[in-house]
Amino acid sequence: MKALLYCALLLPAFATLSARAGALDPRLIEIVAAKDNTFRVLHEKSPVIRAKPGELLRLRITSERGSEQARDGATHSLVIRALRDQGWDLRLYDGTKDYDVRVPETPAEYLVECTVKCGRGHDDMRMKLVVAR
Ligand SMILES: [Cu+2]
Repeated sequence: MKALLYCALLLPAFATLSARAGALDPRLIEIVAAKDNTFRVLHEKSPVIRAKPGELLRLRITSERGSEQARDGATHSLVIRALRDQGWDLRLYDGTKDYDVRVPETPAEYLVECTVKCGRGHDDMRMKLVVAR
């Protein structure tokens, strides 16, 4: 009986804790800025990041050098022009790095671009951020 009582008391506490962790922990999205100058998103057929309004994301981006790179050594970038002042302005260098970004509150489709002249295909090196409830 005592054990049952503990369970009844503890379970809601755990549920509250894990719900809170879910709200605080960023959700991982794995992206490759590939050497053929395309974006790829793990588990997606086309390059798209799907997210909820206001969600915190951890973008784990692997960047591979294409045929050209910038003077500062950047091999690609991941930029949403409309959200540049909100952290969506990432200069990418060879290798893998994590970037935490906040999704805007407004449901919309945002264009993600590479702004580093990375070689053939650069002008089409794009992706979408789809924010929907
Ligand atoms: Cu590029």
